[in-house]
Amino acid sequence: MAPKLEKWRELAEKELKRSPETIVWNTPEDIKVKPLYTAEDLEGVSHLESLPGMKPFVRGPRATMYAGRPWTIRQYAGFSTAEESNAFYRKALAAGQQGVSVAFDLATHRGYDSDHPRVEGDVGKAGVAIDSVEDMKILFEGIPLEKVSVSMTMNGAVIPILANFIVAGEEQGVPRAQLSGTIQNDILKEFMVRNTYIYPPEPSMRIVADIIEYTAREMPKFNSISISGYHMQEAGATLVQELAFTLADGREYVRAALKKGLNVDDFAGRLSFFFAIGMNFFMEIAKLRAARLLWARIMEEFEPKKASSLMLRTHCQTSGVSLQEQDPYNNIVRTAFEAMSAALGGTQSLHTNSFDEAIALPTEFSARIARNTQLILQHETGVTNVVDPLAGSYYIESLTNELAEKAWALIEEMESLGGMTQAVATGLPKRLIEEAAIRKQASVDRGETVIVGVNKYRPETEDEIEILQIDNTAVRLSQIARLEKVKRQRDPKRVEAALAALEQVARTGEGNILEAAVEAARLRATVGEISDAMRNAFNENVAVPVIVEKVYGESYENDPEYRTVVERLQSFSETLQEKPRVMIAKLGQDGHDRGAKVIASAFNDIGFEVLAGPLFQTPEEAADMAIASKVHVVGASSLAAGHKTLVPQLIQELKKKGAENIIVVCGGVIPRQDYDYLLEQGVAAIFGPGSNVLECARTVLDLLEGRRRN
Ligand code: 3CP
Repeated sequence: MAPKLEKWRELAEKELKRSPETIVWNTPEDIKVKPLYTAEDLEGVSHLESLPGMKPFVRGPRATMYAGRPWTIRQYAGFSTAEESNAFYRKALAAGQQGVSVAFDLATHRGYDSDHPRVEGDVGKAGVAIDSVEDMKILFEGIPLEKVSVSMTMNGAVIPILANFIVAGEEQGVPRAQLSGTIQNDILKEFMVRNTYIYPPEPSMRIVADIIEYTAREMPKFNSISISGYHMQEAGATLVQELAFTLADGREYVRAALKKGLNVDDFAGRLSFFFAIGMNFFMEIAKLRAARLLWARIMEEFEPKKASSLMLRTHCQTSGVSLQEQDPYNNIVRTAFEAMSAALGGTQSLHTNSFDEAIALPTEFSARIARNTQLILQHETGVTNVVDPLAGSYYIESLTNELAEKAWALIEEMESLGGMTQAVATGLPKRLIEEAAIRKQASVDRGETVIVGVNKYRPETEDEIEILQIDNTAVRLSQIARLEKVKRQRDPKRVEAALAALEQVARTGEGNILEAAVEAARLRATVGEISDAMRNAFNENVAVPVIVEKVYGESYENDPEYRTVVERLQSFSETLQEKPRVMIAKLGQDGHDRGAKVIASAFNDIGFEVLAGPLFQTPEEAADMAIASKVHVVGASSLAAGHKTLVPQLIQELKKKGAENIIVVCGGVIPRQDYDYLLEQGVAAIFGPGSNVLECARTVLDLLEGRRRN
């Protein structure tokens, strides 16, 4: 150690009255963050001399970055009908937003038209309902698609949605070659965390490759994919996992495209990425820098000729899970820090969350604050004037290097399993993420990770905030009316032939699926019909939920409070002469299962017998399963705003089948405004965001004991 550093150590020890090693912060990534970084930490780090706009692009993909052009303010939005979402986009663009980003409802994500019986609770919630080109045209009315770039978050029903967009553009007078934007089209992470898949992995990968092929040929300004780590972090992944799995997914997509016979330089420049930016301020900055560094390294393997083929460009979104229901205005502050972190990391495009998103869809007011957070950053803070301003910081450079090394090791581990498609099939990445999520939850529940206003400094009274409610039934009826009209006005024979041709392309592997779907969409085949033609060829993906064991319990080892609950449950089980059975149900098309998985694992460790219901159940299917498995409690987890329709239906189904003795509780993103309604409908307890899992277990035990006494 250099003499000066020795001196610092002495001073530090004097100040602390203990060794500085005792204040090293061990992050969830297992990175040991020290109180001081110096030049010594950068010895042997090889990327330090690089410059922006040049490989390995660690300092940014463009030479001038925001000094030349600031990042795109691209707010993700969409709800209700195409008309309402269109009005929202136009207002937002007039108020300073720079690109459009469409949120589709879950019915659309999963390839169902709005009149399908499985999607009654999902139409127009959490996104806009799109059934055909007619809806798509309304969505972009008055928005010049030759100028405004459009991002579409779509993975499952990616073929019909992109086909509809292409045709809507054409009919607006914009040829597809001029359309700019991005389609998410990242199916591997759907199998890991987000769950809006439709088809099994293999045909799903073919769809991705066909889209890359088609856009490379026909749509030079369009980003064919947005390879996403965002949802991994939302599901609980550490930043190393997010980084590694995302880049490993990217590598897999490149291979899939090469297998189609494409030349790497014809498509690599239009691959894009998407990361979450959470509250670990410096680590997030380092993550984006490390991502660019590693992507360049991965792409070198494919020997591209163009430098732009090595360049990682990314969208970022501030973290949804970092938002809290309690003391919600704190979320504005969280989002602002996260946005600053994304900017310092060098993102190309950014969504800042609205402060009420932990509770409901954003209102016009909360959406304005979110957008203004970025406008203030761009126009008032000076952050755009200098490229990669933190380069050279001992801490940032050291973190960049350490994250890159750790992520690389994990990428190589995935590689040793045969690449990411194979790795995903083994379930390993999903399990690692779930374990990290459970550890994180335990750390919050125990107060080791502080969340202001939630597990510390909680205000005595809660502010009630205004929320946006969607009249789901009205949206559904208006969608159904338009669907009927579309079907009346089209030529059924030609539609049938186009769908048959599409199915044939899907089945035989000859031809391009997107190309065939564009023909069908032009003739007004619907999203559901196009998806069904492919379902006929590919079948559906069915996933069996697995409960991670022991991680939650281990985090609580020797904790007296935890022991008390466990013992109370044990003695209750003895009276019952069996363990109480709890089924965790996911109703409707809502695939957000982090909460459900964490609860299932924690309850299992505490001593309940837990049954994890499959995704996408109808209330009737969930009731049948609960009855057949003789459960005592059903916990419905809802994160996509379907709870007011689906949970009462579940209670009705249970009653209808004579099982009203089964206790129904629910949890997830449920606004307080809905509590009374749900309680009136027979829900026994509601656990909103920020709930302490141990407390949830206590409440469920109270309910069970109460029920037994009565
Ligand atoms: C950029 N440009 C510049 C400069 N910087 N030109 C000169 N000097 C500069 N300094 C050019 C670029 O080369 C580009 O032109 C144009 O300006 C636009 O810049 P960009 O950086 O490409 O920005 P953008 O068009 O916004 O594209 C950003 C990426 C894109 C590439 C990341 O993929 C994107 O917009 N992604 C958004 C994804 C998204 O919104 N996802 C929503 C997920 P050329 O194109 O001509 O080169 S929401 C999910 C929420 C959770 C859920 O899933 O449920």
